[in-house]
Amino acid sequence: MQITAKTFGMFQNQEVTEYTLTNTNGVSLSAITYGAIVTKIMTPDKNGQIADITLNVESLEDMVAHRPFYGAAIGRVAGRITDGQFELDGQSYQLDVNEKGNQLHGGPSGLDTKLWSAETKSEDDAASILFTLTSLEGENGYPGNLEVQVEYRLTEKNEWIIQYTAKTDKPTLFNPTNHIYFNLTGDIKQPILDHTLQLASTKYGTLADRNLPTGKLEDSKGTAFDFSEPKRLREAVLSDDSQIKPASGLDHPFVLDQKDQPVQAILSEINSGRRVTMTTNEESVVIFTHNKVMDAYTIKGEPAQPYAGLTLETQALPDAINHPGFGNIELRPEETYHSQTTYRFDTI
Ligand code: G6D
Repeated sequence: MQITAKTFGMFQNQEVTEYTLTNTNGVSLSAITYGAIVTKIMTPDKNGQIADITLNVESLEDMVAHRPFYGAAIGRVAGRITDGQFELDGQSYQLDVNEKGNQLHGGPSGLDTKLWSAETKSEDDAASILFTLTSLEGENGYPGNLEVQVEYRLTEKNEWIIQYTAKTDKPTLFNPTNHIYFNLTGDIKQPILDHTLQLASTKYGTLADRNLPTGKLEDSKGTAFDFSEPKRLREAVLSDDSQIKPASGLDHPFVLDQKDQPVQAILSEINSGRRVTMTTNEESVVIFTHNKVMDAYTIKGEPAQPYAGLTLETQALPDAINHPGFGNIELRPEETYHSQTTYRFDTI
């Protein structure tokens, strides 16, 4: 498979490289060494028309200045940690906070703000980029020196496979994700309200003020959060549900059923015929439907409108360290962290 590389820009006097992996079906994935950010995913529609199905800002300057998280490797801990505080092994920690007194997406200098090193590999049926980063003890307030790797692999079966691995020299927290936004129309001026979503999920996490998890999981059956059967996103995003209105859309974690479920999510769009099938070994997926206009920067010359895209951020449940029953995001020296998520692109 083909791999190309080009200079994307300069960050702190160092070159940022963009790599593009292309298979023989016209599917390609581009990503840069700044934040391991996916800058483009090009796929054909039902008529063979190839377009970018993701949201991203064009310039490195806008990514650095505005940090929209589009397509970025997020960590050490995705989502919010209440007041940036947690306890681990009887010791209390205060993390650096960066949103309304909480820590969001790993803090002010999270993994998406770093320059990763990268190496590429091309095989007959796949091509990959292996990003590597050392997050030093104390960065954003976390204990332990953390060695992180994230591999983006594109296959001839039109799969984007994300594999995170990590090691730490002291007990710490780790709950990474990728903040990709999909818009299968290939036109960011078209909202995702008529995309269809199906989820292998019967429970979702509720949010309180400051978009913080309440720590409660509610049954989704029969509610706006029920995607057990294929449903258009507008039926959820524009509903009067008391959990939807405050966020003006979805910004919630969905607990995923994995046992005997071949896939965890299917997203499709009728006019283009494009479909994304997601499988993951993570316990949940946060779906954010880009609920307001982002006019501090432009995408393809336009401010990104509400509902311009939706994320499928696979991860452990947000703020898990502060909520019993939300899973374990502790990482210890004797362990190796591993997670895998696959997005497969085809047409219906
Ligand atoms: C908003 O609440 C949302 C987050 O979930 C999202 O990740 C971020 O925007 C980009 O803060």
